[in-house]
Formats: sequence, structure tokens, C-alpha cells
Amino acid sequence: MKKKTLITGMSLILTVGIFAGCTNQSDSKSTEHQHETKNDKTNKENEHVGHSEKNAQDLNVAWHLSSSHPKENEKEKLTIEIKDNQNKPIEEYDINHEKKMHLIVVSKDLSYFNHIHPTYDGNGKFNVDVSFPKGGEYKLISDFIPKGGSQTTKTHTIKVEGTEQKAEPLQADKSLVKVVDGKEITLSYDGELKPNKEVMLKFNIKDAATKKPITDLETYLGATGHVVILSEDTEKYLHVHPADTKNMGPEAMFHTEFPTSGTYKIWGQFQHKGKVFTVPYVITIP
Ligand SMILES: [Cu+2]
Repeated sequence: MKKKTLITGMSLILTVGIFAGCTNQSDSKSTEHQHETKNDKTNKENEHVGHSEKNAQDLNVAWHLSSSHPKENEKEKLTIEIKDNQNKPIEEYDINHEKKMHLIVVSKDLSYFNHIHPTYDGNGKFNVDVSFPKGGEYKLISDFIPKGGSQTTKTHTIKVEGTEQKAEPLQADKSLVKVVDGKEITLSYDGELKPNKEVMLKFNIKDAATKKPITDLETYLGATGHVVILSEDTEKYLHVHPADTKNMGPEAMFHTEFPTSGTYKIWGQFQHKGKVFTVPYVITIP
């Protein structure tokens, strides 16, 4: 079954960034104006996109929030400032899936997810407005490619004041059929769910009311869709794009590999009729 799908599966070229196990290094626990000055772990596996494998660049990333005590539901301006190890701003970035930077904002319990694109304002500075729906800890994950370098992931943790909700432990979904924004999305996979084993995730998208397959998805970030995967402890981050931009549904396929056993949350993002919808799943890799 896997073979067949691979043959008919066209040229699935993709970018998989695996970010594992370096959170202590690049994560700052306190809330505001915390500067990160640690070395960076750089994602590899960009060979299909044509980036040569370079040595991981030493980067200094500083995260500034407009408020020193961010509160729930308040708009904050977030600035992410990227410098080299000589403290000189990194001026140029490659465009990756239509953007210079991708930023994922999640609550620590993974119940909240937001995928946004900070604006590059020059001088190594990216800016974006953020807000947080509840009190508690949030993790920010930025993803970018310094010009001529490789895909880089930097993370930061902030504490937001406000009503904290008890974090529910992540539980694997009993059903992989979800309804979001009038669409019924079924997640299935080809291959074995095993650590370090390639697996193809397949999202099948129907109209929830008519059950008709949706075949007119729109390109989102230069592809049929976009998938972000985080491990339960938020330490492992996978960002997966399909390269097949011609297939506009009803099925979208993404190759990936889960680095370890454990529970993961997956967010598939697709665009239809001008609107992006996000469908979450929780699965366990035995
Ligand atoms: Cu993005």
C-alpha cells in the first residue's frame, strides 16, 4: 500500500525540519526582554530545496515584548532581533514558503496554536502583534533561513498573566475524523507509526454537510497545505510542507518522521475560499 501511494504520490519534495532536544539551550524561561545569546541548533534536511549544508551559524536572538508583564487578551508587539556572533544584525533572509520568518505560538499544554508571519523591518528585526487567550506559559518557535545559511529554529518561552486553566494531559484522539469550519477532515497514514521511520500523513477533506470531496483547495504558503507537529513536551518541532502544488484536494499528503516515541499534536492548515482552516490531531507513536 505504501509503495502504491508513493508511485502515485507524485514528487513529494518537502522540507522537514526536526528540532529536538535543545530547548534548555535556546529557551528563556522568564517573561520579558529576555535576550537569548546561546548558540543555535540548525535544522538540516533541506537538500531538496537546494541549500548547501553549511556549518550552523552562531546566532544571537533577542525576544522583546512591548509589555514587561504580558496579560491575557492584550495585544503585544513582539520583536525578534537576530544578530551574528559578532553582534552584527543579520540583514538578509531567504524566502521559505513565501515568508522570511514563520512563527508558531503555542500554549504549553498545546491547546492554543497560532501560526503567524512577522514582518521583516530590516536591521535584523522582525515585528508582529501577538496576543494570548489565557494566562500561563507559551512557547514561541521561530523558523527562518539567514541568506546562504540553513533553516534555523529558535524558541522562547513566556509567561502570561491571567486566569490559568488546568492543563489537560494530551490524549491521543480516538477518531481521526474532525469537523472544522464546515469541512470534514480525515487523517490517515501510510507506513508504520514508529520513531525515525518515514510515514506519509494523508488528510482527506470533504464538505461536512454534503460529504462531497473538496477539490478546490487554494495554495497556502506556496503549497497544498502546511503541517506543524509538536511533541507533548513541546521540545520536538516538525514543520512539514508538501511540494505538490497541483493537487488541490481532496487529499493532501505529507511525508514526515517522528523522532521518538510519545504523544504528538499535529496541526494541518489548508486554505479554501480565501480562508485558512486549522485542523488539530493528537496521535501517539508507540
Ligand atoms: Cu509560516
